[in-house]
Amino acid sequence: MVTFVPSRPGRLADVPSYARGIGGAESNVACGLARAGHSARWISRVGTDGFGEHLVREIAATGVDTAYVQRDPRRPTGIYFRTAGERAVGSEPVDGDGAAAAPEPLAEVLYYRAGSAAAAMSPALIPRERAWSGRVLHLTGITPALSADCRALMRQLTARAPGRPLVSFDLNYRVSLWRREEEEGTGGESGPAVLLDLARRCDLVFVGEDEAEAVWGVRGPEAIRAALPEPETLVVKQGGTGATAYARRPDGDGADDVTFEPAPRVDVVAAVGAGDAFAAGFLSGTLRGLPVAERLRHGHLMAAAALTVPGDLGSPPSRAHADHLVALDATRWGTL
Ligand code: KDG
Repeated sequence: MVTFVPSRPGRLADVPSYARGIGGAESNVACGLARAGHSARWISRVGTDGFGEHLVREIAATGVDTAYVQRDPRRPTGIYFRTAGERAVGSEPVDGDGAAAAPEPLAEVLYYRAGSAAAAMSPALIPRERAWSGRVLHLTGITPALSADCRALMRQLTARAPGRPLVSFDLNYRVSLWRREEEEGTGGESGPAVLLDLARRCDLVFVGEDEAEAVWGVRGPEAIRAALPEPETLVVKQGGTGATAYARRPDGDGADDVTFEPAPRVDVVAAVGAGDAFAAGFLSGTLRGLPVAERLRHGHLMAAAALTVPGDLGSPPSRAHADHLVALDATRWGTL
């Protein structure tokens, strides 16, 4: 989506002007991976309007392959407005990584994406072979909140069938999108049930402690793992505290290796995009075959870069510099 980032903090009713930026959870992850030196492809749909042109151009400029992005002449590119620097809570992006600890005003988010080109994604429009052509397919819980066609696509992409890559899923619970879908009539499908079903079909799942409580009423990493035992790896993001990974032992009896890594302290400017950056860092470590603790630290480093800028995308350290920081001892890591 094209994102409108306000010129100053405050309620949407009061902010006088906005700068056009780029956002969208999946493209944010693709941009993070490209910046970490991986080959990343973003598959989506935009309109033939200027916003779509801008979005594709900017995402391609980060090194992401946009060859499979479709342009729909009949539907607009999705856009959204949000407040800056506010705490993301409740109906707004519950991003789950590094949210500021101090009490702040609540974030406001306004989506203009009903009937957008991306909401028309479907199994017919997005062939599974394309989406399964990489080593990892990363999906989020935002797509199924867009339309029934998008939910069908998500089910097709997460089906267990030959040729399936490692499927990664970030819960990204967006209450306001689900509320709209539920009001429009989802054929009895509720956001929490759809998201649980999808998460169970994936290999690697990211979930914020706060969003697990909001969506399923489950509290704490252990209880979240108990509710979601299927994915081989489950990463529970615990805000500014850190993140815990549960990785099933390959030769074991279903038992997990549990790894917690604290997040380094940062001065948060805006939490939006930090969860995506965290996923990109963890996926980068996964693609490189790094130990789980290092994957978590790469996630925290990327998240820190996103947390310290007003827009969705930060400027993460180069891979060499990130590797150096990830290798620091616990004391130095805590005070980066
Ligand atoms: O994670 C950041 C995203 O929330 C933001 O870019 C917008 O994709 C978005 C969404 O639907 O909330």
